[in-house]
Amino acid sequence: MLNIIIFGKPGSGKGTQASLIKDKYDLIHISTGDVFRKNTSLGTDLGKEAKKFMSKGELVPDKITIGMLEAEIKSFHPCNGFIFDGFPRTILQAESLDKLLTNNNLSVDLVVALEVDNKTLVERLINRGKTSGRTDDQSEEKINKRLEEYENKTKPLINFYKNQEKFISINGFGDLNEVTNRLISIIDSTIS
Ligand code: B4P
Repeated sequence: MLNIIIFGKPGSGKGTQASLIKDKYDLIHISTGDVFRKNTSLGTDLGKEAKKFMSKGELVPDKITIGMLEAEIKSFHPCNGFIFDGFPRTILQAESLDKLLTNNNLSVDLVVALEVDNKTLVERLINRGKTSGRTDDQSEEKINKRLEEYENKTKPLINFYKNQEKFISINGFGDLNEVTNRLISIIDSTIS
């Protein structure tokens, strides 16, 4: 099994790249953002709760997110592995993921971060907001709040995974295919 985390700031291309490579490695793509958005559009209790935080650019509380992620993993297991996009985003989420995988004799194999400067991120998200209808993409203020959440809660994961010798960062700026090729070359060198 191969378990990969695609890591990065909001708008760095985690979802875009995970969708492009999942079939190549026959992995199940789990995007916590997509699961929250699906629940929001279905009007479930989970979706209503998540919307309160997402619409303000804040992270959804760990208890809700971890429970949801565990249910997602169980619903797809057994499989060839997972590509996690947007999870984990806090140390508690990372510890919970480690525990869950260890209990199934599995582990995170690789964490790849997509590095993109903040100016480009804001441009990408404002641009996506014109067509996505996503409330969290609608203003620079909300996008800045998401970047602040990343700095305070998500960035500490870099050292968490560096300590496990699983963290690699690549340039996430440039043509989509260029970024995909950089990602594939890192994954291939890890699994070979
Ligand atoms: P997510 O859905 O994870 O989304 P994201 O951070 O906005 O974007 P991503 O990095 O996937 O960028 P994308 O490929 O779409 O999170 C949304 C919210 O959900 C969070 O703020 C939080 O509230 C909640 N949430 C999710 N997971 C959570 C968790 N674990 N814990 C707590 N809360 C959680 O790309 C962005 C744009 O850039 C797109 O328009 C794309 O087309 C464009 N783009 C991508 N790559 C490009 C490139 N190379 N060049 C030009 N444009 C590019």
